[in-house]
Amino acid sequence: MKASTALYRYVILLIVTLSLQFKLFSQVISAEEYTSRQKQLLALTSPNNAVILKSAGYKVRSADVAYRYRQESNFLYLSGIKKTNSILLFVPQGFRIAENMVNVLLFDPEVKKDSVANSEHGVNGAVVNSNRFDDIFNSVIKNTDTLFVSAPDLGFVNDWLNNRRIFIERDAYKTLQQKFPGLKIKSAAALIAGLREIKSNDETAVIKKAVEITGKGIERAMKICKPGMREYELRAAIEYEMIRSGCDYPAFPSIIGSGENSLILHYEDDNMKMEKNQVVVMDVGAELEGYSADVTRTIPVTGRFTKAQKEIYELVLKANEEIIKIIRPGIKFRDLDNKAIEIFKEKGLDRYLPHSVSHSVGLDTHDVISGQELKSGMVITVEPGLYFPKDETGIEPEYRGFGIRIEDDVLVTADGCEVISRNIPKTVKEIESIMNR
Ligand SMILES: [Mn+2]
Repeated sequence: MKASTALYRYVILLIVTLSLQFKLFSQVISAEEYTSRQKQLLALTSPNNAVILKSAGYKVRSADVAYRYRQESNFLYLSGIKKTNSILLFVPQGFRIAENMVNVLLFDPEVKKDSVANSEHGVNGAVVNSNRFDDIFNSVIKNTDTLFVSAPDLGFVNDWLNNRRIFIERDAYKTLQQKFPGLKIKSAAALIAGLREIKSNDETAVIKKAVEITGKGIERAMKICKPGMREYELRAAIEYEMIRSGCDYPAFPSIIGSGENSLILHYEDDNMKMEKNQVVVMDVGAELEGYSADVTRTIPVTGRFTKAQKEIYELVLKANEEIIKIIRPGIKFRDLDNKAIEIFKEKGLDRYLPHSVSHSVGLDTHDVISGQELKSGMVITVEPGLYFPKDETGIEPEYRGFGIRIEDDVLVTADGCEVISRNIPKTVKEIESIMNR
């Protein structure tokens, strides 16, 4: 082992040790993979660029109570560190720390002593105390023409008194621009999206695990579901499996919509009593090590679909299966929507599909993409659905007042795809069988 390699391993070990101590580090994605991601990002930049990423802060739930911590996805992608108050700075032209030129700096408020190391993968990194940030950043910025910024807090806050919105990212850019006139400020998100959209083997393995856990929850819900129960009892069954499997939280608020609530795409009240002859849409996803699953199953409350529900279910299932058949690199998201529309149009029902049928999944449930074409290594959803409002007069009464959605998570491969959620009961027969066992 070369001395530089030993040093590099020391720094990685230091980060891992520090992080494990605080339970902050992803234990699933390898240290080598983080270095490789950093290297890929550096390869996308020019010598006069710099990239800065700030870790997410705690989000206030109410008064002095915060939500459970969630790292910002780009920061997590490039470091694996689940810790607030940290900054990552990429300096393609290099920055000298003691005798070493480094390209990646992690500013951590808790680290006592600078650590520098050269990686065998060609990325030289350093961990330094956050109190050195101003000095180092001001020095780096002198030789920088374009700064790529990843702000952890997107969106806006409403300034009610002045009747205006403050866009957080735009405001952060403005502040930087005022401080460093002449510096070009760009979003780092687009640069990183091109990397994040293709999942590595490690990432695919984590997503598969998240999907498996989600499946366990869905099966538990299928087994306990009966008329008279509240929707939240199914949520409890599903989230029970997530938490006991080591997930920090669901990747998004679980959607458990029975009866007419099955028509509400992002329904989250889940307090209705479920009645016989209703269906219940369960759109749920575990988050494991930051990676999301996103699976939907629609089940009959009694364990048996009515004739009309079954007919619609089979049609949505057909769309789901036909979409899966055409997935391969080069196909566009739009083609997947068109396939669903084509299937539903045969029955004159295409107007009851109000949403697109696919999105990318990864560190975000609606994950980043860099274009409209599917590529090998992407993980996407396939989620056709049909929704018939209660007062819809264009269809027979027995079809009114319910919605059916079936959603799988699918890995795009070189010559087709792999349905990651294939083991979660999906056909009418499988669902009715598990519910009546
Ligand atoms: Mn989805």
